[in-house]
Formats: sequence, structure tokens, C-alpha cells
Amino acid sequence: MVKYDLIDFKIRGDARGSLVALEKGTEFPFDIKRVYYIWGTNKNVIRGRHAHRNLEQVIVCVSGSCDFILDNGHERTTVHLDKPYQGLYIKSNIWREFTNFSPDCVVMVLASEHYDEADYIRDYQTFLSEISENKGV
Ligand code: T46
Repeated sequence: MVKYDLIDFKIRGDARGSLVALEKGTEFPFDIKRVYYIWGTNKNVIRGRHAHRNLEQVIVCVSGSCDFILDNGHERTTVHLDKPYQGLYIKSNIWREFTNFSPDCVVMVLASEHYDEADYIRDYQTFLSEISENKGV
């Protein structure tokens, strides 16, 4: 099984609409060091195609929908994101690709570390080698 979690955030809704607040230390798995967001991606574009050595992330599709394909080197699974109150929590060493973007898709990502290109594994064969080396430790 590919390991991931779907976190349902608390919705503070009233007659005016809905609000989700994400605060350090409450209802969130790590201290957030970086936030980025992605929009305007054409439907069939494939983003990602990498894994992270240490980074953990929570991914929220705050508008529209898209599919995340997660791969642990042995199995692949697809997670459809379409709820602004739900976060996909991905830990390190998971290969991810995302695609099938709706025209209104906005993906917000909350990250445990600052941006560091050295943390990326952008080659699939290198990913497979590194996870099998890690298992031997
Ligand atoms: C991930 C998925 C879900 C920065 O300069 N700072 C940043 O914080 C980020 C995230 C990216 N960049 C630069 C690096 C590239 O020149 O922005 C450009 C596009 O980044 P990338 O091709 O890595 O974007 P995606 O959509 O393939 O992947 C991103 C994240 O990089 C990645 O960590 O898990 O979203």
C-alpha cells in the first residue's frame, strides 16, 4: 500500500460561507515553512514527476479538482482531490505526478521545509535506487 493520509480540516462555516484555518501546532502534522500554489495548468499536463528526500507536504485543492498519482516504488495509487477542506499528506520518498486539472483548479501546498532543489529526486531510476538503499540501512 502506498502510504498517505487524507486530513479533513475543521470547517468554520456559517450563513456567509465556509472558512478553514490552518495553525501551527493545531490539527496539522508539521510546522509550515513554505506555502506555494499552482493554477492555470492545462487538463492533460503532468506536473511533479519527482520525489522528495526529506520534505513533507500537505496538498489542498482549494478550487476545482485534479488527480495525484503516488508511487512508493512498488505500487501506484491515484488520489482525486476536489475538496477545499481536505489535505493530502505526503511524507518523503514518494514519487508523485499530478494531472487531470479542471479549468478552475488551484492547488495550494503547505511544506515542512524551505525550497531546496537538492531535496528533489527528479529521475525515476534514481528514486528506485535510493529507496532500496534506504531499506538496507
Ligand atoms: C511538489 C508538487 C506538488 C521555486 O522556486 N520555489 C518553490 O517553492 C517551488 C515549489 C518551485 N520553485 C520553482 C522551481 C521550478 O523552476 O518553480 C518552478 C516549477 O517547480 P516544479 O517544476 O518543481 O513544479 P511541480 O508542479 O512539478 O512540483 C511542485 C513542487 O516543486 C513539488 O515539491 O511536490 O508541486
